[in-house]
Amino acid sequence: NSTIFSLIQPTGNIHLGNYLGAIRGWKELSETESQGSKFIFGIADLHAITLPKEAHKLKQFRYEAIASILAGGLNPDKCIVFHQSAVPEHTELSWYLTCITSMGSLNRMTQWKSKAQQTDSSSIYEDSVLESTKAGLLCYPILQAADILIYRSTHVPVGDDQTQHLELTRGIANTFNHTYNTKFFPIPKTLLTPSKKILSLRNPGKKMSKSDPDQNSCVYVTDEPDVIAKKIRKATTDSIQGRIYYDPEERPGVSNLINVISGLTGVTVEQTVKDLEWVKDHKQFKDFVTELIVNEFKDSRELYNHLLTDLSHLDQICKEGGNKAREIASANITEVRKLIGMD
Ligand code: AQP
Repeated sequence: NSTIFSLIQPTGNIHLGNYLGAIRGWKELSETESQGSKFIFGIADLHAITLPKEAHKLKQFRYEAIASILAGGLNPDKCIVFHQSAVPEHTELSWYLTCITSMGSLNRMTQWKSKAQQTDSSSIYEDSVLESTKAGLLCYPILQAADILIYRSTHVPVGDDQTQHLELTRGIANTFNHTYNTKFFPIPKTLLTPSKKILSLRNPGKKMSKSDPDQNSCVYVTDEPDVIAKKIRKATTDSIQGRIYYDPEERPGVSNLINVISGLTGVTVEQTVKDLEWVKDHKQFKDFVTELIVNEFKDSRELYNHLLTDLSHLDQICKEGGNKAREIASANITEVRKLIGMD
């Protein structure tokens, strides 16, 4: 039987990239998959502190992230919804995996380097960067592997920015199985969301990211229609007149908005471009994108605001989800302890 698992970090407001790259796919999977599959989706709060956060901000983000995934349509009756920190087996397994993972494989990961740059402006190519980088930032791909493996997950739906970390997870699972002469951990498959990576509206050279300080770089699921319209109007495109066409190299901003349309409608990029033949200028194009996003987020924005008026209800959902997750995780960690002689 399949176990489908994914987490999202409570590092700020959930944006269109997170929605298309994660939440919407989670919802669709949990509604369509065959009987007997387990769905475990949650909030990666332990990952959120790899970059410093004030305590009150983290607390707020943890609630907002839960409200966002529920408002995005996840049904806690169909899947386990929980906070990672409620299941201490994640960190125990993470330590066992840390002891079999090489520094070289961590050093090859690219994401921690760009995150390290957010706190330290020295070049990532200088040896000195390791002097100041916090160990958590370097090691979080191991915790991510533990998150996935503690449930013996078989499938992990993510956006394509996570491909490298999933590859590392498979390597770690293989190393564990080989080291302890077992087949205990299934080798999890990446379920790439059909939508392409969504880029920053202000700088299509980088991805749309929760922790980007420029609020205009993201459309948040909580944005009011007039705010969405303003952000899309201001989105960086180009001065090429006439027909809209897809060319991520030459027209990264326009191509990013085409990816947004394709992600929201589920229509291929090629067909989306054909369907846009009626568009005469950038204004018409941007108005069309705005309308699609506004419609997509209309109900979820209302539900999100409503959910945040009753925090004890959110606590209750997370508590129930955490208990269910812990039941699976504690049975699996018992087996792991036996395998490594820690029982
Ligand atoms: N721009 C994106 N386009 C498509 N998918 C994306 N995801 C994130 N950004 C995009 C997908 O969202 C899921 C959860 O991501 P995460 O919160 O665990 O971490 P992240 O990828 O680091 O997301 P952010 O928004 O960039 O957060 P910060 O700024 O905190 O680093 C993943 O499945 C990811 O693929």
